[in-house]
Order: sequence, then C-alpha cells, then structure tokens
Amino acid sequence: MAVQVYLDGKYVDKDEAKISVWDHGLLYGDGVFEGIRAYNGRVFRLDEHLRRLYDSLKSVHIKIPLSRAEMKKAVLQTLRLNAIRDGYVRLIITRGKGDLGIDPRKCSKATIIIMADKIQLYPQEYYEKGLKLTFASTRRNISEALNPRIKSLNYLNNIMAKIEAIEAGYQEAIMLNAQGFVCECTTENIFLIRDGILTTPPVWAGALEGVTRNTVIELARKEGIPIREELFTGHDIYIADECFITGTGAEILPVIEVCGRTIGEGVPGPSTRRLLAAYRDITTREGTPIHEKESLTV
Ligand code: PXG
Repeated sequence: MAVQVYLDGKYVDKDEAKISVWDHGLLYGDGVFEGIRAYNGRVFRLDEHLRRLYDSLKSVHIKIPLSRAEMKKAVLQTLRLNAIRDGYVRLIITRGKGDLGIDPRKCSKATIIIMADKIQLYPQEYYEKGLKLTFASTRRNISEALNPRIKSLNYLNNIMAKIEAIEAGYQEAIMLNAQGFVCECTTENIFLIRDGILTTPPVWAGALEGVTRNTVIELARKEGIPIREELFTGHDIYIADECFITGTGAEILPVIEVCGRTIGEGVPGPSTRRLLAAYRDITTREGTPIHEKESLTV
C-alpha cells in the first residue's frame, strides 16, 4: 500500500496528497510545522512537539478545529496506517487557501497535513568522527521581526545560511544573532563544554527552543553535568573542550572543528559521547506508544 498522508481529516495516497496553488503556505510561507521521530514503536517527546506546534499556531494566529489531543491521535493513527515503528513525522499547518493577496482573512480554513515516513539517518561516521562547521554571514532573524521561536514555514533565513555552508564545503553553519552572539545552526541547536560546564545560548538570544535541546539539558542534569544558558561568541567555541549540535534528525552530533580551529582533542569528547549514549537510551525507552498494547521494553 502506498504511503498514506493525512490531509484535512482524510487519508490519501502519497501521490494524491496535493494542496492548492492558492494555499498561503505556498504563496507566503504562511504556516508552521513540526518534525518528530518515532523510535522502537514510540513517538519521542510527542507532547513537547505538539505544545510547540500549538504555541507557534497561537503566535501566528492560525486557528484549527483539532484539539491537541485530537492531533495526537491523528499523528499516532498516521504512523499505524503506515506501519512505522521507527521513522519521521512531519506536521504542517498552513493558513489555507486564499487569494493572491497576503490578507489572512481571505483564508477561511487552515490546511492540516501529517506525513510519516522512514527516516534518512545521518551517516554513522558523523557520530564517530564528528563534524566540521563554519560560520554563516547570514544572521539569524531578529526576534522583533520574526521570532525564531516560531517554527514557521519561512525557512529562507536558515536556507541562506545552509547555502553558505554548502558553498564553503561544510555540512552545517553556525548562525549568529544580530548582536554577534552564537545562536544555533540552520536546523540544530548548539552546545559547548568547557571545564566541565555545558553551555547553550538562551532561547531569547534568537534560537528555536529545540525539543532535543531541552532533552539534553534534562539529561545533563541527570548526569550531574552543570548546565548554563548563557550568551557566548565564536571565540568561546574555538577555546571549548567540546562542542555538539542537537536536533530531532541529528540527535547529538559532535563538532570537532570550527572555521579551521580544532575543538578540544579533535575527536568527539567524553561528555558529548556520554550524552549521546544517554539520549539514544531514552529515545528507545520513552515516548508515546504508537500501538496501545506496546509495553515498556525496559
Ligand atoms: N533550530 C532550528 C532552527 C531548527 O529548525 C532545531 C533547532 C532543533 O529542534 P528540535 O526540536 O528538532 O530539537 C531545529 C529543528 C529534522 C528537521 O528533520 C529539523 C528542523 C527542521 C527541518 C528538519 O531534524 N528543525
């Protein structure tokens, strides 16, 4: 059976899952989204992702008829229909069909899409050897213009930075905020470790409040690693003992070089490896069961 996509309350075959060219998600990037993962028959941090989705919707003033509980059911149903135990869920909500003007009042019904598919994992080598990063000259959107805490369909800011990374021969780029402080990468949050202290920029600096970021903060507390949410600069990364980036797709990716400077020993550091092991452990054990009968495999 073809991949089934949830589209406005109905399930349709992958190739039949189409939206109108009048949809403001397409015309203006007027909408929000979420990327969620399922591991071992469980959806990891589903409530946290849905909370962020509904916060984003509230902020951009898009109303949908589905409650958070109904959305949760629809996500689980989409995974069940596609027989996915390990995979990726993408939720997309746009302001819906309108006319050619930006006026949101012309869009009477939001478009709701849920896609679930197998996930394209990052190469194992990235986790074993670590990544090399560069800085993008493109600054992260300022909160006063489009708050980066909203996971909106307007990703051009990040895409411009990603293009810079690719053109310079890197996988990823670090984005600074308008004041020149480190913010995040194009689709990952960033952490550094120096003298045993883990630091990540505060979300008010202009980063997305990553679900993985929050999980890592929680794990660090459990592991007894002191954690601070503080502003830092590129210099602090150069002189860090360890650095890593986090995201739903990436999980925890060690960083071993930034702009030609070797970070620490130039290999994934011990705290990074410890946190990655702890992260891998909870992703397979915690989460919302896709099937009711799924029992904890502890
Ligand atoms: N910052 C930005 C700008 C992001 O887009 C993150 C941080 C990490 O957030 P989470 O909640 O995933 O820990 C993101 C994540 C993916 C994917 O498949 C992730 C994002 C966008 C597109 C794909 O991992 N955003």
